[in-house]
Amino acid sequence: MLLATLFLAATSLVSAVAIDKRQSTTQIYKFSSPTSAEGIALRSNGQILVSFFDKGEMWSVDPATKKGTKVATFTDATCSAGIVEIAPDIFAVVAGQYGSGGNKAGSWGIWKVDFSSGTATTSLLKKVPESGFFNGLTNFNNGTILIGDASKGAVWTMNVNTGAYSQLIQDPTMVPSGGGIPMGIDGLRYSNGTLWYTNVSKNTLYKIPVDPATGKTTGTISTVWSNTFADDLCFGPDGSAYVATGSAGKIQKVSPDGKISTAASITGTTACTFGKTDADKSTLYIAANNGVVASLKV
Ligand SMILES: *[C@@H]1O[C@H](CO)[C@@H](O)[C@H](O)[C@H]1NC(C)=O
Ligand SMILES: *[C@@H]1O[C@H](CO)[C@@H](O)[C@H](O)[C@H]1NC(C)=O
Ligand SMILES: CC(=O)N[C@H]1CO[C@H](CO)[C@@H](O)[C@@H]1O
Repeated sequence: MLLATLFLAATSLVSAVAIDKRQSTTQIYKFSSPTSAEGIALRSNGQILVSFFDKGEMWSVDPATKKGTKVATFTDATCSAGIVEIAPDIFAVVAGQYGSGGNKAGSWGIWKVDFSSGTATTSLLKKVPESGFFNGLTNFNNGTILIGDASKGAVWTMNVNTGAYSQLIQDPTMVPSGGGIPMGIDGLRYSNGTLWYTNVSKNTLYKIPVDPATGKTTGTISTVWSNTFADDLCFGPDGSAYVATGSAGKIQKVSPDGKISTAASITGTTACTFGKTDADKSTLYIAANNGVVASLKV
């Protein structure tokens, strides 16, 4: 998230709740151009994939050599966002046009970056002419992903094999509030019959029960918090949710029992994910809008 006005609005609302075991993060890499790291995913070989709010590209960072390499360019896209692994070493990525002219509705789609043959092969899965402003991405089931549409206040579903898509959920909690960048729902993650999502213009984190087969909502929305800027999130090995809080300057943890605490202090975070190997499955990898990629042992 780039917009300064949003950061200011968020900062003023930040509450100084949980003060407990804050650990320090370790910087792995810092991008300078592109800069605004927006999505992050780990490959099973330990390489870190990063997308950018200010560029339609994906880069890979090697945590051992501390080198960054461009691995994908998304044609006609100026912005990239959510990344998820949809099959072994095959990733889906949100990309579209957001730039100096603002958001271009209808420009958004899902690309595939396939490393399974050894080198990265990039292809367009599907562009969605009815898209508003795609950002968040999560695996759902049976080769299906869910996409957050930040301007329409909606969740789309897409089949990763056929590209068939449809709008699944639309709700007032997902709509942008007035002013600034038109973004409502930002991060979203599905697990165990529950869809978690943030509203980046409302400082809110929500969860809602959904049918594991159809994705249709099966219950009422609960508000996890409504006082802290919230961008993207991920789940930890123990089922806790970890939430990147941008200008609020921390990673917030929501334990399975609902307790909220601060896992780390780090500025400008946009997204996080856990490692995939035995060595790093308890390591949280974090992306930030100042280009920083960092890690935290949890
Ligand atoms: C996955 O697809 C199979 C075959 O279409 C179906 O029987 C099954 O219920 C689906 N699973 C889920 C979790 O939707
Ligand atoms: C989902 O359920 C599994 C199995 O019970 C559990 O290990 C995992 O922590 C749960 N994840 C979340 C995010 O609740
Ligand atoms: C903090 C905040 O703005 N919360 C709002 C989130 O969205 C719902 C639905 O629009 C509002 O009712 C809340 O006031």
